[in-house]
Amino acid sequence: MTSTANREPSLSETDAEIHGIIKAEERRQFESVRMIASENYVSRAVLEATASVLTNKYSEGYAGKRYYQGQVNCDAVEVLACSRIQKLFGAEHVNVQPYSGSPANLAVYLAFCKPGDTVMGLGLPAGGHLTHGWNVSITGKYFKSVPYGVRPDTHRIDMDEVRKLALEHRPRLLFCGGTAYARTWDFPAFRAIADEIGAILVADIAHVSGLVAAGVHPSPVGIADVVTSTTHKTLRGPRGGMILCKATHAKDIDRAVFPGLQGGPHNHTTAALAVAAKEASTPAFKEYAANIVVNAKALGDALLERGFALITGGTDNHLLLVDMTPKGVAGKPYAQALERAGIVCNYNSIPFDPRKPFDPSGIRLGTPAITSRAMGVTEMHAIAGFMERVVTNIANESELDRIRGDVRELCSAFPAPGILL
Ligand code: DSN
Repeated sequence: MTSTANREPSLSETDAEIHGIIKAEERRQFESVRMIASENYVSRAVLEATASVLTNKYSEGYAGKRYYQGQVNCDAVEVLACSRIQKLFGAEHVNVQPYSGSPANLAVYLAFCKPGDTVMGLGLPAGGHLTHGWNVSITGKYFKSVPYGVRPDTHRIDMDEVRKLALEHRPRLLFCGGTAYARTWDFPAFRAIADEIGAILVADIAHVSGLVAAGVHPSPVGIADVVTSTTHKTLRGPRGGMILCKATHAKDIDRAVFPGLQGGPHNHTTAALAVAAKEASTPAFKEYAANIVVNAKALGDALLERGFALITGGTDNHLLLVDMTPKGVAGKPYAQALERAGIVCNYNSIPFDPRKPFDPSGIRLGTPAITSRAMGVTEMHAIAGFMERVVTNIANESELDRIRGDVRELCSAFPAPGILL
């Protein structure tokens, strides 16, 4: 094959600045304990597909019905991605074109609602997502949003409140799923409420989709009318989104994604998702997903032993929400000190937080990325120890730097998928 590619200068030759930043980011990801609950490390294979020439191609439409010629390979990619995801989740219909989770959710509004319709979802301060109708999002501005919350005593979803609000406000869409909720979602209970009022039940499983695929969290597929997800969290795929739905909703969902909301799909992302779906169908992935939860529980227990306070008292999934109030420090300065020590998480509101969202009481931790490095229970105890050292030395920069050295040493023993330093 004749190609100009081997005569072309590499990224490091054409753009040393961006190349240098990417290399620095590789090092940061390798040397840090990454515990942002929505992040992960994709495999080298997923990275390769993401960086492929499929990025060069426009494919508006769906396989076999495109608005541009030259689709032989992109059709094959999308068909494969859909069939792998369909099989992995047991879904009747799959759309892999949403650019991410927020566009996937917007497509659901477009498919089923008119502006001004009522929608219900877990409120953002209680652990919900912006696009489930929160007031600063388009979904809270163009629709009438009635958020539900968690119980003040247990911080678990208040299903009595969900039912009461649903009967009173009769939403068109009822969302379940969230971004900072550490407990199992009771999809059948939401189904029963949706049935009472004739609502479309939407399960947003962005955070737990890898756990669902592996059977480690119950699946809403076959229960919810529509299931939305990102593809890059516990599922360990590329940045992207997808919608799974019952066959009866397939046309509405497909029309809402394209031409309703988006133009051409990102074919390189679709290919990488197909690769991730293949990986997620293996016994090794099932073990990985189970270990994410084992690690989250172990980290939670180790933090409790050290006097940290966990919202809901623990976790059933990949994440922990920690109330820093008993430690006498707010979430933001603690997250900043942790980062200085090489541990990366995000500060987060806790339910009924008396503090502001930009300076809240809590932090959110997740174990998907560190579990991808094959860290286990022993390392969770070590990490909890580092976290305790940070909280007791929050203003002691030299001690934070010493912890950073220890964190770096821990990380050096655990290869990071996709990163070759
Ligand atoms: N930003 C994602 C998260 O961190 O949970 C949700 O969209």
